Amino acid sequence: MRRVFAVVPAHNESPTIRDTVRALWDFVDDMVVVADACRDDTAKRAQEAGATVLIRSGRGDKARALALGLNWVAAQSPGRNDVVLLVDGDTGDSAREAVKLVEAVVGGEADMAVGVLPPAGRHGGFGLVARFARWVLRRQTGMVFRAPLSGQRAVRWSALHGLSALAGGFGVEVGMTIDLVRAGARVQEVEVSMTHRYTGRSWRGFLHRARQGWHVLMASVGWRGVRLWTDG
Ligand SMILES: Nc1nc2c(ncn2[C@@H]2O[C@H](COP(=O)(O)OP(=O)(O)OP(=O)(O)O)[C@@H](O)[C@H]2O)c(=O)[nH]1
Ligand SMILES: [Mg+2]
Repeated sequence: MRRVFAVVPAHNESPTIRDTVRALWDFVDDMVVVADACRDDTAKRAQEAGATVLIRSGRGDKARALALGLNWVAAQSPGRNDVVLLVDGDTGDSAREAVKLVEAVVGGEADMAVGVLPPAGRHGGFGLVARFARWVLRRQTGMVFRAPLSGQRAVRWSALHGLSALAGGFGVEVGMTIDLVRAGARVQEVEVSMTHRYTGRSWRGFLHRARQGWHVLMASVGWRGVRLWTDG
């Protein structure tokens, strides 16, 4: 029987993590929340909602959190056609929409389905990093992506397991798309009406996107700083 494993990175997502986990239980078989260096009760809430919780001792980054979660999936001995669902911890109840991503992979149309969220509008930034990431992906894969930075994605285990490393930090999604397309995986974008906590046009938001832009640049020149299946 085909299984679906969710991997949820969550750093200080106490207000939303419980809803995220609950929404995902409707259609996933098992789930891990990776919560590192949280200053709130994210881990406790995720555990109460029934998820396995992994806690790194120090502050890592998003890619390291995903690597740790993927190692946990590998330890569950997934089959080739099992599906790994990556969903951000701050999506809350809207995480239930991610079932559409799983369906696209289970249906056989795609090896990776990437969620296209509704436009953030004034809640988001100016879209510069997304534009840059789109340009990088077009140059490196020949494909045009609407949501190059989306962290909401379902991936067939056989395709995912072929990767040996991830791009670091917030370059992880762009790096993964490049590597999977190059390996021959079929990638499809699917509209999902999900939301998340936007950092928006605050200083924190600009700082976040500056870091994200740097990580995307590093991913575009081939930086794959986080090894898979060994560390995390
Ligand atoms: N475990 C873990 N999770 C992280 C880390 N950094 C980010 N995350 C999680 O990864 C997901 C995406 O990170 P966000 O900071 O929301 O990034 P984003 O959605 O691109 O940013 P905005 O759209 O500008 O808000 C969230 O669920 C975060 O909690 C980290 O260092 N460790
Ligand atoms: Mg977010």
